[in-house]
Amino acid sequence: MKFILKLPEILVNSKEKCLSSSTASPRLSRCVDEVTIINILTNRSNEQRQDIAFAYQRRTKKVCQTPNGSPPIAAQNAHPNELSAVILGLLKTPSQYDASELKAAMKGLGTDEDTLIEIICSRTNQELNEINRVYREMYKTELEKDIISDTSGDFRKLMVALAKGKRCEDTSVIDYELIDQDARELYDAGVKRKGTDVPKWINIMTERSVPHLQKVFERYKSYSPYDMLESIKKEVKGDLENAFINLVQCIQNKQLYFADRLYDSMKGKGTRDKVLIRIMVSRCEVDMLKIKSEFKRKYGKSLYYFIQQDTKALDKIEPPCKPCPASIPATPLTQRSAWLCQSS
Ligand SMILES: [Ca+2]
Repeated sequence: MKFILKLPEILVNSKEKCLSSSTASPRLSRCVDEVTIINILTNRSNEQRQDIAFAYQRRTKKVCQTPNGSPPIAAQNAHPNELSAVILGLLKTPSQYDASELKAAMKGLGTDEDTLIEIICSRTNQELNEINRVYREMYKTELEKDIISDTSGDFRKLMVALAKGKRCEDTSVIDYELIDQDARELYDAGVKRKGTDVPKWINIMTERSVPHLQKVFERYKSYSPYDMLESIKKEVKGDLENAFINLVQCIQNKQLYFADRLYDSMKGKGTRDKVLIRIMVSRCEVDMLKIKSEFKRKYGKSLYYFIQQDTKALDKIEPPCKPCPASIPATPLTQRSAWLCQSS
């Protein structure tokens, strides 16, 4: 880094030192910051990133992140497009990030059901309780209220039940009788009868513990000619179908679920950046190592390889960071995503 010593001091090592570069010309500091910011943010824990954001704010009197979680204009301007989303995401606590993703999924006309489903189906009780608290704090309204006004029917019932975060967590006893009973009731309420008793499905799938349900879905096969996922596809449609499928996949193997979502976000032409970014940011400190190994096991190549291949196209269309007087190379998005992938 010696060659950029003329550039603003970039201090990274303690709480008080942060990624400030306030004295440089905006053009110059932008080029440097991009590399530095990513290096810093992807090599610190979320807690450390909160300290950095706080210290940055104190030094520069700038707000890294506005109180209501919306992207600050300064940060948006400095880091266009995808990079901006990654940086802003990394500067939030996990629950702030989830709350803001949920808010964005529901605000305005229409709803981004996929985002709603992914977050609500995959978070633990503890995470959901924290999301509810932070959501209230940030948006002065209840998450449940927003879900109710943005969804309808059985899909709404399922989302509201899950968002309460009331799933049983006592996994000390394996209750074989209850496993058998739940498996039979899931079958009776769906494949066995005409129509579907959706409330029964919702009760069992939102209240029982995850290890219990894993055994229920195994047991289910001894009653039904179709497994649970096939049964869902036969019984329900639309958002409700999608939500139940995501939920069952999360219960069966959450890391495989995220590996599949990542794969889907990259397969074919184009990248569904929002999904890619959200999963990388929100899981990077939770279970990214396991997600990576599930990914490799199922798809043969590493997640790192896929992201590099897939974000190549973006590098071509991304506006280059120039003119840069110090001729410091702008970092391609490929490399940035790869950093994020490696940093976990
Ligand atoms: Ca049926």
